[in-house]
Amino acid sequence: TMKHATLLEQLNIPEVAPAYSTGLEDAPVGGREIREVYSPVDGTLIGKVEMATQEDLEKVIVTAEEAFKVWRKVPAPQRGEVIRKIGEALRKYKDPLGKLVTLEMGKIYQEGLGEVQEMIDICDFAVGLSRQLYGLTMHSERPEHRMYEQWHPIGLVGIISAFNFPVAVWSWNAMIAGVCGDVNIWKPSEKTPLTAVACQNIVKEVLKEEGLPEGIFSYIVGDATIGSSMSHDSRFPLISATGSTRMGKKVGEAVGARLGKSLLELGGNNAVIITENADMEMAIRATVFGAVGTCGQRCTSTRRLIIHESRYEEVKERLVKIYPTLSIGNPLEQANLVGPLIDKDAVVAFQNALSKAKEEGGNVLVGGEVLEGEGYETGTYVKPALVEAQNHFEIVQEETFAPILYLIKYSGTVEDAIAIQNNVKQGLSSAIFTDHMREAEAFLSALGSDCGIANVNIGTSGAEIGGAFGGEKETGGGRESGSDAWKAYMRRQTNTINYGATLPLAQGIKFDL
Ligand code: UN1
Repeated sequence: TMKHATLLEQLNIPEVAPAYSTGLEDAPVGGREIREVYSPVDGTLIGKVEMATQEDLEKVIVTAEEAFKVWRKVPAPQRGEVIRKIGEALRKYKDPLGKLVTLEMGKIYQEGLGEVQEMIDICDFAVGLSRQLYGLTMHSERPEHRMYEQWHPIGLVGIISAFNFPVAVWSWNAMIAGVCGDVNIWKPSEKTPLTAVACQNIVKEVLKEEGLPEGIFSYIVGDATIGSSMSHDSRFPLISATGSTRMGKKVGEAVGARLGKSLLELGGNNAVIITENADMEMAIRATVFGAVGTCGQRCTSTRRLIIHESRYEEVKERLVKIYPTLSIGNPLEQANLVGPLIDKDAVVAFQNALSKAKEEGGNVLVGGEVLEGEGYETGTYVKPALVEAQNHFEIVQEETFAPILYLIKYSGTVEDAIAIQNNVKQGLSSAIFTDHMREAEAFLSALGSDCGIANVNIGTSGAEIGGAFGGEKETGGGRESGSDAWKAYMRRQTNTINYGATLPLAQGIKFDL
């Protein structure tokens, strides 16, 4: 622990972090199972956290329900003002929080900072939104009637987040839910609990200053049983979950069985199409960032590269040249572009995927090795891999959360490339590189990409917060972050008001007593 004591101190994280916090009150520490958190960067013990029990969860839920009674009465623009202050606090803590993200999750420091910036951005967005939670006004078919809709807070939102964006994805949910008047309970990934503790401490500072009650923002650190209890509990009208499709199906089933709402942001199998008319310089840069950035552990990471046969050899040659030059190592060091995988299980999954690709007839061009020696003692650093493959391979159909890029050749027209791109179970992000207007528009049309995100001359990852984020098919259908994604966090009410002295019925029905 001692190695990172200063950083933890800066973020007010105690030696053993509490199993939960309701915003002002933290869980008393002692008596629970303790989880030690080791860094994938250098294997050092970063800190410790207690694991919550079912009784803890009960306490947090009851406190949140009480808080909702207060928070929903606060006018939305005033809730926005609280979120504005959280955004200010995040600016103050950007460096240490970004560094802890790097230390706990392993993404390079630039991306750690980018992740905190994403949180700051969503706070700004939420502040503006707090004055724009618009409903529509309709014209009633009945005389002297008025009809409109309004959006009310939905209540308690459960946020289940993944290790790869340990803080940004929470903020997309919590800050939007916050201005909507909801209270939330966050269950961070067990792999990255300390960044959650850090975020809670930052929020706590603001809540204290504002004199707000506890229970508006809470976290609870637990294993899958806590997530499962949340999913089954009808006191959560909404569960927002980010992670694997396997996890999402469980959450979706449990929430669906009680007819609750779920917002699912699950696996992707994102492709970049490079057509005959691509600007090669841009296409290559975007592809490499998409495939090896965050060591291939974004849900938006580029996993498939669908290349027109006329450009195939050129693309292959360029990538084969670039990959061995990628600096892999300690993500806190500026020179490195690729950090470690989250843990050794992820390394095993990476290697298994490569063996499977070979068995199915794939050709590993470069990469796949686990790095050894000085600086790589953790066994979590790998060389990103390039594999020539076919779209129908079983392994290509799967999301492997690691830096593997499958090169797939297409012949024919852009429609052929789109067909390959869409021929997977997932539907998160997609991109095309072309300077040809017809190709670009075909890709974006109703007959084009079937993904929630479709980009032209931009890679698959690195979306801005202003748009709605999420995808179709096994990606789960949820939309988070910008645009009108806020609507998922509110309940819509249609109101019809009769200001006349008669009672006409809709559809012209006569019902005379
Ligand atoms: C994720 O990997 O779960 O678009 C989120 C991106 C980031 C968010 C990724 N802004 O790559």
